[in-house]
Amino acid sequence: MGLLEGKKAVIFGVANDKSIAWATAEAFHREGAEVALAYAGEAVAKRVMPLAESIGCELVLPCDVRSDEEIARLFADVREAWGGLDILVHSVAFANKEELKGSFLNTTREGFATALDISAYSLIAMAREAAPLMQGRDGSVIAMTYYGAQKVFPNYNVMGIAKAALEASVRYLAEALGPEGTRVNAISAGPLRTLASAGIGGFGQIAGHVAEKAPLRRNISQEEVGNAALYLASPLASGVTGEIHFVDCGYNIIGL
Ligand code: NAD
Ligand code: 0WE
Repeated sequence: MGLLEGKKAVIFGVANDKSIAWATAEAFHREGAEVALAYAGEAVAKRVMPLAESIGCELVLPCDVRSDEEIARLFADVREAWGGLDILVHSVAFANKEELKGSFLNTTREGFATALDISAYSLIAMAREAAPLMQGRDGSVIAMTYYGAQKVFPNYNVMGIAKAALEASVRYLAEALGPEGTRVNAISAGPLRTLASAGIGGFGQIAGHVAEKAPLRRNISQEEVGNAALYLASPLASGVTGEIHFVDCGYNIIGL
């Protein structure tokens, strides 16, 4: 029997087959979960539909996480289809491209608001709508973060601040939802080639540095993040909440 047999999961953030969210969906499906996918924008829709079909996913719903109304509608649809929810995965981030290069001092008020809104506040909005559906079901909420929340990385800039807010939100949400039996954790993934990192200048250099310095002397794979999410979603992690769990080949433990 699968680790997630009979569980229902909503996953935000599949853009294509390289997305961390997709590796998570595949791991959950493999272990018996029923998966719903929330995607952003019609351009993404045509890439997500065939992926959804390949794991027998019937709920594929549009949701721009900047909108409270769209988030509320999504969870209303989930309630109608399933009546409850066990697992929520947040794998969404966005900052304007201009904010991810040059000096952090040039961060604009608008760029800050956008990055924090889409990449951090959205977790709180999702958790609020999902909470009544997850109540009393040993639920698990999982967000995706990066080490740039805790240390300075060139060009990560305002995304680092957004991820710091996301990580703190994980702790506050863990406390707020704990009494209902819902756990909240984040995975801090090492650098991965996805749509979100494709446009990043110097990404190859970052990945090369990690492969040289990390204890395991290599980079992680999407599948490794999917499997860590599977553990956090499953009863194996029943005593784990409020954690930032690194899946980075050990890179973060190195001082010099
Ligand atoms: P990705 O581009 O596949 O996923 C990012 C997703 O965010 C996309 O599906 C995109 O549609 C979605 N998104 C952006 N704006 C949105 C909005 N307004 N409403 C709804 N969805 C929106 O890239 P990924 O690398 O799989 O990123 C997933 C998560 O993993 C992000 O939180 C990212 O910060 C995090 N992460 C990525 C890496 C990496 O190196 N790729 C490392 C650590 C953490
Ligand atoms: O969280 C991320 C990236 C998130 C992201 C990516 C983009 C690219 C396209 C957010 N917004 C946008 N906006 C766009 O227009 N990562 C962890 C991957 C990443 O991004 C970096 C990195 C790494 C690693 C940016 C600078 C330096 C390193």
